[in-house]
Amino acid sequence: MKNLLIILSINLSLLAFSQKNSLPPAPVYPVPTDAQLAWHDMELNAFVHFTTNTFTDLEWGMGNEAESVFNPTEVNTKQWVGVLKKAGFKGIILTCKHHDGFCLWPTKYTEHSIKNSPYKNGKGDIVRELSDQCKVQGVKFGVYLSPWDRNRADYGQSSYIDYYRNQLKELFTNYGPIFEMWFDGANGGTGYYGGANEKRSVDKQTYYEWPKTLDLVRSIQPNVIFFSDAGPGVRWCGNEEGRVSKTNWNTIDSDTLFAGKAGVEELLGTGSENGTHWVPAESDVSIRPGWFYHAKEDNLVKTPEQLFAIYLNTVGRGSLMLLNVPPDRRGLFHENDVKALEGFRALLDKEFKFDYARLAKVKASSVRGNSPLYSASNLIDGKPGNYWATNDGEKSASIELTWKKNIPINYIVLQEYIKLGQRVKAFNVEAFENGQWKKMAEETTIGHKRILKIEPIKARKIRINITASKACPVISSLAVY
Ligand code: FUL
Repeated sequence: MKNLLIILSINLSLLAFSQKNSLPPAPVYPVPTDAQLAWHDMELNAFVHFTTNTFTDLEWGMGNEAESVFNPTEVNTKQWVGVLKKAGFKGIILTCKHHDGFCLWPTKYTEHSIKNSPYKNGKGDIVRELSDQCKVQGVKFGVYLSPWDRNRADYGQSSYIDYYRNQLKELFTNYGPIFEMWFDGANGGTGYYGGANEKRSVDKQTYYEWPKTLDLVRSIQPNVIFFSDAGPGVRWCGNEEGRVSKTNWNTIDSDTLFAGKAGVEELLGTGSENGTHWVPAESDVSIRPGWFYHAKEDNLVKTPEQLFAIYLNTVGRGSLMLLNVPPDRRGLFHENDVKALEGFRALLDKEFKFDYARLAKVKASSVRGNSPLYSASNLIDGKPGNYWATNDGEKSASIELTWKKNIPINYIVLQEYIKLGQRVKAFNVEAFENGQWKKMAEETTIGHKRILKIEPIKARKIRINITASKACPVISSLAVY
């Protein structure tokens, strides 16, 4: 009788175990919102920096530039969007107002705008032209509205915050849908400020009363992603060179995010393993040395190879590459920039031409509940909505790919199913070469996407060993190029 009871209780616990493991893994919090998930999938976004600086050859206009200097003769937003879309960019963020305060739309709240420029005799609206083209060509549109304004006499007072909010209302009401709002943290202090010509400093954390401003914007467009050093939608990656740390957690504590604190730039690049909020890193970088067009930089446009290296250091490390392409004085993307973008696309297509994982036999050291729902074949079926997972508590596991013959391998690409949280803390890759396993990489996080450029090799088998994870690993894709 006692034996029977033991067998019964073992069977019951086995049943509970297998029932539990036929359910999807519980999320590891924090997890991304739907808008953040859509943002992760974009991978490549563009920035467009355009204002009076384009004509004065400055990077940071003082705010005293006459509206008459803004005089592009061939603005063609169809070209901007077309070039970027062809290169693979999914969203475009426009500097509707940079630090100099000049507005690219005919806002009713200041005279310092395109309406007093010669462009289309004051009837032009570049925010309209670009947002319309984005709609036509199926690219998402985002806005940059510099909080720092070197033109406004009342910058530093509370009336400026009303002005800033009124402009956000205009943009979000009249030019939607807007997928991302960029709040630049830069504040250099000096400015024209309506003729005062002085240095003004504000307390960046309190002056703007951000929570109220974000609520206002959300009340008009609830799904917008907010970028700032501090998020809350996405965070700055801590540099403007186009790279995040190899260890890149999408999680971070919101109170550690403010730039200016010692060491915060590095922290922005790595995130924190046990961070309380999901605030992924966005990597902004310009295709030229400056953010605005300067003819003297025509020969300093990044090469396709440099852009590709940036792609590996951003998208390939689970971040998003936000590449600035500034229109020139005609209002066109310069030929050299267009050529570089075409070359970048060609390189992406060449390097990631064929995914050999699709031809492989795949097996995993364990499969959650032994269920086909979580089988290793989900890794190579090209469907992002399913995944391979292990049983609860199994925090290390291996996946093996085998081919009929040796295949050339240059890149291994892994993706976590981040909807259920970021989990993997450490993994390595081995290739079976000349009858033995050879370690090709020893890495940490995966996140949305991890692209490993390995020493080129020919192998018949590779093995991914996940050696540490916050909870059972949940991986949606494994590709081999
Ligand atoms: C910086 C700004 O000061 C630059 O001019 C540029 O807009 C860049 C994207 O952000 O903080």
